[in-house]
Amino acid sequence: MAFELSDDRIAAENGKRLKWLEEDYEHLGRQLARRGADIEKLTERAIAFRVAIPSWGVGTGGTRFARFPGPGEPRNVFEKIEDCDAIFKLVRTTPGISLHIPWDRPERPAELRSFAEARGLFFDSMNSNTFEDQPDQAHSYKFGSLSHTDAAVRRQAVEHNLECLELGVKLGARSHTVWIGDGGNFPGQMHLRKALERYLASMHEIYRALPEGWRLFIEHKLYEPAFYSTVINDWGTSYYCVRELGERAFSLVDLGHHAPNVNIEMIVARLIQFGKLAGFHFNDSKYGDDDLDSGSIKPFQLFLIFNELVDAELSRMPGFDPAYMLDQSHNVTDPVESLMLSAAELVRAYVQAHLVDRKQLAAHQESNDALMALQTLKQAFTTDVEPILAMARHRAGGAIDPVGVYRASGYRQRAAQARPAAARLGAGIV
Ligand code: RM4
Ligand code: MN
Ligand code: MN
Repeated sequence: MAFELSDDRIAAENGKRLKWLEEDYEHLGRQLARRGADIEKLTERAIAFRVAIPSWGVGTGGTRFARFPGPGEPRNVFEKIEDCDAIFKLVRTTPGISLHIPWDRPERPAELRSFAEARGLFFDSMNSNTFEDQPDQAHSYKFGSLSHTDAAVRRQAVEHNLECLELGVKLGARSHTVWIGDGGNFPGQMHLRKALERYLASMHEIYRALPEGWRLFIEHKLYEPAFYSTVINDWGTSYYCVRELGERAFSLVDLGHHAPNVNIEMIVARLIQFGKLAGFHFNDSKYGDDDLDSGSIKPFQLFLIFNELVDAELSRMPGFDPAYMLDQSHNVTDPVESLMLSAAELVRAYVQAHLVDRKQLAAHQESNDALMALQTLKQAFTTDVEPILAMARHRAGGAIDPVGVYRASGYRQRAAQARPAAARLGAGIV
């Protein structure tokens, strides 16, 4: 690879910024010490934070109206991994990659696995796709997949998921995520109860084939592509299904899959309490499943979600082991830049949530002091923890300023030369 980002380059760039960072870090450390918080402990937590990158996220996304490809887009799964490698080198929190099958079906899984492992990367969750038709497939998913009225379509969809599990084992993955687009566009189109029964029967087959040590994640979404009724429409339905399926099935929360104003942090708290939180697909949105960059629209909501997660972590809730992944569609930005900044937004919310004075909060809750309870959260949320994030990246070998280093390296321009547009394939969520 001609356009690799070297450790030397990152170190040289950090050298230009280190003095000021140390100054800011020291100042913040003193400020936090006054509040009884140890900056070094927070930095350690920031270094340990992990979030997976979706293979489809490094390609330019699009809407149902158009897609505007950017220069140097990855043309195959190996090039996608090169981009994941660049992200990982700069931010150091993203060694996991989530693959979407068949978008990134590897012909030789062993080769792909060693390609990733040579870069310190690994395969996280597998993701099936029965929401669109592939050119060579026998039956169409136009009217559904795992919940289709026709047993032959359901069988095909189940088989596809089984193939994902087989591939995942070869790649070293440990979980499988199922999101289906099944639903109806018109009242009366589908029998609501029967559709869910058929879905569950199909999912039981997938669950039974789950490899040793794996977890099965299911993702709910209120609408789109179905515009009237969706089979797995909300967390309640998802929770019912994972309970029916068994102890290795969990409900995954994609932040974009709820109606506007839904209290997502409460959903998170409930799933934690019931021992069924799979983890997250992080993104942000203003209207629907916009798949905008994490923290770009509702950073306070993101913080409140992490507040629940950190509360569960600190109270050592049994079975609490959430898997984090970014699931975004980068339509107008360079996906590498968006993913780096989004990963940082998650670490920010995580560190801020660790800054919450939980003793004080509990006391305000006990005495019903609503105003001071909110102030306790706000004090953490309004603390600028950027020096902690930058120091964590630096200490882990990443960049103090990931986007600055990335732009200065000319990575995208060199990728554009190495990956000529003519041979480019479609990539990203359309
Ligand atoms: C869906 C859902 C899935 C993702 C697809 C591309 O809305 O979020 O997780 O795989 O989009
Ligand atoms: Mn998702
Ligand atoms: Mn989505």
